[in-house]
Parts: sequence; structure tokens; C-alpha cells
Amino acid sequence: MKTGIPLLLAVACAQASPAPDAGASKPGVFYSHGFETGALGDWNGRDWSLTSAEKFDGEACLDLFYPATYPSVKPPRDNGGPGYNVINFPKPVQEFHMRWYEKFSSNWKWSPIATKGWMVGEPDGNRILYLKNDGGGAGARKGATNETRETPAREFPDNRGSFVWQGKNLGRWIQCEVHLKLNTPGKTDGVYREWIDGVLVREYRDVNFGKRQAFGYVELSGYWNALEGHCNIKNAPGEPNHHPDMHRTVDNVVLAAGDVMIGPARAK
Ligand SMILES: [Ca+2]
Repeated sequence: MKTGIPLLLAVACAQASPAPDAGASKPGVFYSHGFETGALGDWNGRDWSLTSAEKFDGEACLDLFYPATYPSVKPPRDNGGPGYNVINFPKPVQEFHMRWYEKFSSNWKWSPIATKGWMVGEPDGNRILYLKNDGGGAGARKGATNETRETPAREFPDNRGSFVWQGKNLGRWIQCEVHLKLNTPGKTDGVYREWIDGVLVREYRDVNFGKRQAFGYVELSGYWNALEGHCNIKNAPGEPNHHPDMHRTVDNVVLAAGDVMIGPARAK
């Protein structure tokens, strides 16, 4: 019996569920996903999967795979990476926070045009804002408010920090959080704030998102821009912008209505 007890404990530990995401207990939370279910569910972008080779927390995470060369019928130059998906909110909101963990593999190479990030839009699908759209990994937010409905184009440079998706910030899990609030129609009082690893790097409280109904969805796009107008950027094997096999992974996504900091998944 003396040797049986440690064995039972070991089995119990191995089967234990991951600790709940601390952010998921915050007021207003209406969505939380830790990618532990064994099924992709709503996260069904092309070339997306669950992986246990990587994870921020628990046993698995979402994996977007960017093969160096598509083995399919696609021409090699159409190497735009994985697809996208949409998570519809159960109820539209005027204001919310989203926190997630994201890791780009250490060998990550950015598209010289842009690599799509997170976007949000109205319940009817009309896009409002790119949460992240890195031009070369500099962290520049582009295409921010110029989609439709007469909102002026605007970008949101890092105005509080110096984070870039390069160097030491590749190959590690990064905690991202954004706070978005629609403007009063006709007024420039919309809000876009963003934290990286808990540090405020963007703070804009004078945003005109236009005349909007509400926020109704978030979309994660995996597109690694390979096309520019009628001319591609030459990323076939042997060409200047060819990239290796690489991954973008996501874990612990939490959404909360209102202005409530979701914060880290685990106490530090
Ligand atoms: Ca997980």
C-alpha cells in the first residue's frame, strides 16, 4: 500500500483539469475559451487546429499553421497562410474588453505588406476596427476606422509603450488586452486602449468609429498577406519573402462587457 498511494496521487494530478482562468470570473464576462475541449467548435478557420505541442495554459491551444510551401493544389505563390473565423457575441455591446494570449513562433517572418490580426464589427457584419494588423511586426494598427459608414481613416500608433512583435517578443506567450467603446454618434469620444503584458501601450479616447449599432463579433484572421494589387510579393521557395514553416498560437480568450480589466489568467 505504501507504494500505491503516490501512484494514485500521480494519476489524479495527471487527470486534473487546468485551473480556471482567473479573468473569466470578472464581472461582465460573456465568453471564455481555453481550447481544452478537444474540438475546435467556433474556431474553425482554414488550416486551424488544436495542438498540445504548445499551450499557454492547460493541455492545448489554438494553432494557426503557416507552411513554408502549401502542399495543395494552390500555386506556391498563393501562400497567404490560414483563414479566419468569427465569434459572434451572444448579445451586442457598446463597450467591452477582450483579453487573450498569443505567441508567434520564434522563427516568425512577417509579410512585408501586413499580417491580419483581430477585428471587430457590428452585428450585421460591418467591420469597425482592426485590433491588430502588424506591418512588418512593428505593431502598427492600420485600416482602423475607414471601413464603411463614413468614418475617417485613422491609425493607432503605440503612444504609451514601445512594444514590437520582433526579437525577444517572438517565441513567447504575450498577454494582450483591449478596451473598446463606441463613440456617441457625431462625437469623437470613442475609446481604444490596449495593454501588452499588463502594460498600457495605446490609449485613445477621442475615436470616431462612425454611426454604429454596436459591437457584435470579433474575428481572428490568419491571413499572411501575399498579394498586393495585381502583383504578388514573391514568397515561393527561393524568393525574397519566402518564410519557413511557422505557427501562430492563441490561448485563454476572454470577453467581458463594459469597462472591466480582465487581467492575467493566473495570479503572478
Ligand atoms: Ca489551453
